[in-house]
Amino acid sequence: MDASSVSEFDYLFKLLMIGDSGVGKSSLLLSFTSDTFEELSPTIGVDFKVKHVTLGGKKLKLAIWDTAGQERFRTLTSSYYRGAQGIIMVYDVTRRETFTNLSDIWAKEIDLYSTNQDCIKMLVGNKVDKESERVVTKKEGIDFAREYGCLFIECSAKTRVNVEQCFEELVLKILDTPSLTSEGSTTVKRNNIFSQKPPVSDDSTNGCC
Ligand SMILES: Nc1nc2c(ncn2[C@@H]2O[C@H](COP(=O)(O)OP(=O)(O)O)[C@@H](O)[C@H]2O)c(=O)[nH]1
Ligand SMILES: [Mg+2]
Repeated sequence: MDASSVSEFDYLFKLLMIGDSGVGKSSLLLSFTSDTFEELSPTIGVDFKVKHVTLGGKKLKLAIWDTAGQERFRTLTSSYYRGAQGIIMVYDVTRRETFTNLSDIWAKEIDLYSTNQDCIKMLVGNKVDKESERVVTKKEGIDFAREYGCLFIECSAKTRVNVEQCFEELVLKILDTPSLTSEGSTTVKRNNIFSQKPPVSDDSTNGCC
């Protein structure tokens, strides 16, 4: 590592993938970060991946969090959500329950745990390559997004249709939201070695057992 690797981005954003098991969260993330689609075992353990992009004239470091399968047990914790500027809510257009669970379960979790009030949400209908098996219409997705005030896109991690657009639209909206990019925000840190402070210990999580 040399000195030029310091100060290489303007903003660090934390993005999250949520939604039922099997909808394609890990596949979407892999498709976006490594430009490939592989058949994944449903339990693949990924904590987060980092991707550097330049968007809206800004150099961005995206830390994209994915579950390691804990969503099956509904045991995502508040630390998963804490400080996220963007949340990607994924359902499978061929499985209706993955769509209804977004409003029944996942939207409630976001309300409960999300610490950024202005956090941007993106509703994603995945697996549009399986058009003949589709059970959730595009209109239903649009209506859900309107009701919950989120962005909306349909995509396929397999064919990579709309995968980049999904992440880019979300990030552009974050950049457009002053409270998420302001200097005072506790979660956006410029990568300037002179302004970095040591992490503040969180007493609530450091309790001795
Ligand atoms: N046909 C198709 N299959 C997909 C797509 N995205 C994911 N899959 C498959 O769906 C299964 C679950 O995907 P995974 O990314 O593990 O879902 P996760 O549990 O939400 O992380 C895997 O077998 C993937 O290969 C897609 O866009 N189209
Ligand atoms: Mg996964």
